[in-house]
This record gives sequence, structure tokens and C-alpha cells, in this order.
Amino acid sequence: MSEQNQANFEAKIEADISIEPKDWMPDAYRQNLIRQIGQHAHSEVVGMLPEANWLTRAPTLRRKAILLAKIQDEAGHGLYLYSAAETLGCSRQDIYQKLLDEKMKYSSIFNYPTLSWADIGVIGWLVDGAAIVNQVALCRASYGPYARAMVKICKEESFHQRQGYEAVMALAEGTDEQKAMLQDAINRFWWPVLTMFGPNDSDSPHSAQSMAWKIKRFSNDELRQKFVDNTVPQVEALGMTIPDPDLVWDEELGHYRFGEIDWEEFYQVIKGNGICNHERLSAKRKGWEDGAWVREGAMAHSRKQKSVKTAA
Ligand code: FAQ
Repeated sequence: MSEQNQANFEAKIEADISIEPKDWMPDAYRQNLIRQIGQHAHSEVVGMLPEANWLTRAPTLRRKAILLAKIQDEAGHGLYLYSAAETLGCSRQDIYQKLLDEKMKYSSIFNYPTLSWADIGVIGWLVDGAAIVNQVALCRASYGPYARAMVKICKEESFHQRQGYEAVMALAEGTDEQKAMLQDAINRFWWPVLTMFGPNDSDSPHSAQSMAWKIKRFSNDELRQKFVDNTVPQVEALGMTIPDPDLVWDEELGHYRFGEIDWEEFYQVIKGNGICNHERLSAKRKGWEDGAWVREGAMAHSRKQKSVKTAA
């Protein structure tokens, strides 16, 4: 039976037929998805914090309304992804607790501070921009609920990316101080954004299996290269520069070649030693504790609804 199950599963993967929650799947496939989707969900909700830092200081009411809506969208992405993870049999509370206990990761990028208003435009443009490059590929992930969640998320992320670019365009066309503020934000975010795609393929323990299972359709390095190729012309169009002296267009390759990423910094950040790791997790722990009464109220309401239904 188990051999037959394995063979059916492999045949579906081979034929690009999505795996659905009630289908048989190898436990390692299930656990790998819980890991990736869970970390992805955590990234969405931790990612709300750096942007929230500027909500009360947005330069105009219009910018504030846009930022508020964007942050709300990220919460929604977290919800879709926690729901997708739950279809694999894990509990949302359990994986969220693992985030709070530092047993599950979230994207390294959100451990960098947002020091100026330009950082908010740069997050929309570059961070959401990198997220889309990665996530468009995930719309074809072999696990149905993950792939379907990604379709809606990608639509919203691409709107976020455009609003980010519109915000940085305003700075690029502004005063010398605004231009300098934008350049400084690009200088600080460029390298950390490149690490969003994960370690180089040769150092990525999960990639080979995830690609064989068609969870990942492209490798970390392939997606990183795609992002660089897409983004360099956008930086140039703004009249800004990229903080990489080794960046060069390679006519033969048809790609930009870029300098060495500081992987030591990346591993320090994902180990918990980044600039804002402590602050981000403290904020999430406080949110969890402060929100206890809401959860209790919601559970009491749902218990009451059930008992009314049973009585009727
Ligand atoms: N940060 O073997 P691999 C967003 C970990 S959403 C932290 O290559 P994999 C939207 C990795 O988990 C951004 N950890 O792993 C937004 C693994 O650790 P583990 C999030 C990282 O899974 C915008 C270990 O290193 N997007 O930004 C990172 O095959 C604005 C070995 O790595 C997603 O999560 C990292 N950068 O490939 C929200 C997309 N990179 O589990 C708010 C879905 C690697 O063994 C505001 N995820 N690690 O302890 C993926 O596509 C993949 O999980 C990768 C990593 C590509 C991130």
C-alpha cells in the first residue's frame, strides 16, 4: 500500500497534478511544507513591523492611508499562509509559538531597521519586488493550497511593488536631501534584499529535494539573478546607484554579474543576532500576550454559538 501511495504521489508530481490536503503524501514532504509555509507566514506578519514604524510619521495623509492598507495586506497574507499550513495538519497556535520561541525562522530582511521615510519606499519597491520574484514561481508549487494562496498574494505584492516605486520616484525627483535619503536607503537595503532568496545553491540544504518535489521551481541563485537583472535598470532610471563596485553587465551571459554577498552577516541575522531580531520578537510576544483577551473572547463566543446550535 505504502509503495503504491508513493508511486501515485510521484506520478502526480511528475504530471504536474497538484497535491491536495486529503491526498497521501510522504511525511518529509508534509514537514518540509509546514517549515516553508510556516516561515513564510511568519515573515508576512513580522514584516508588518518595520513599516508600522513609519505609520505615524508618513509625510502626507495619502502616504499614510497607502501604508496602512499595505500593512493590512501583509496581515492578510499571513492569514492565508497560516491557513494553508493548517491544511497540512499542524496547528496555527503551535507554529506561531515556535516563532515566539525562536524555533522557526522568518525572513532575515525584517531584522534591518527602517531609519528614514525612504526606507518605506525601498521596502515596497525592493523587498516586495524580491518577494514577487520568489513568489510568482511558488504559484506553481506542487501543493495546491500553497500555490493558490500565492496567486492572490502575488497580485497584492505586485501592487505593493508599484506603490513603492512610485514613492521612491517622488524622492528621486525631489530635493538634493531627498535624493540623498533615497540613495542611503538603497545602500543599506541592497545587500540584505539579495539574501532574501536564501543561501547560494551549493549551501542550500533544502533546495534539491524541494525542487524534486516541485515546491520550488527555480533555485535560490536563479531567482536572485532574475531579481538583479530586473532591478538594475530600475535603479538607473531613478538616477541612483547600486552599492556594488563589481556589478557589471555581461553581454555574453545576458545577465548582470554582481559581487560576493556577505554570508557571514546573513547567518548571524538568521541565528538571531541581527540589528532588530530582539526588537521584532519582543513586539510579537507582547502582541500575543496583549491579544489574549481577544482570543479568549472569540473562543467563548464560538463555544456559545455551538451550544446554542446543539440546544436547538
Ligand atoms: N531569511 O535550504 P534553504 C515578504 C533559511 S515575504 C531567513 O535555501 P529553502 C513579503 C531557510 O529557512 C518574505 N531564513 O531553504 C513582505 C533554512 O532554514 P531551516 C519571505 C532563511 O526553504 C514584504 C536555511 O536558511 N518569503 O517579504 C532565508 O529551500 C514586505 C537554509 O536555506 C518567503 O518565505 C532568509 N532570507 O529556501 C511582507 C518565501 N533564506 O528551515 C511584509 C517562501 C534561507 O532549515 C513587508 N520561502 N533561510 O531552519 C522560500 O521560497 C524559501 O523558504 C527560501 C529559502 C527561498 C526563503
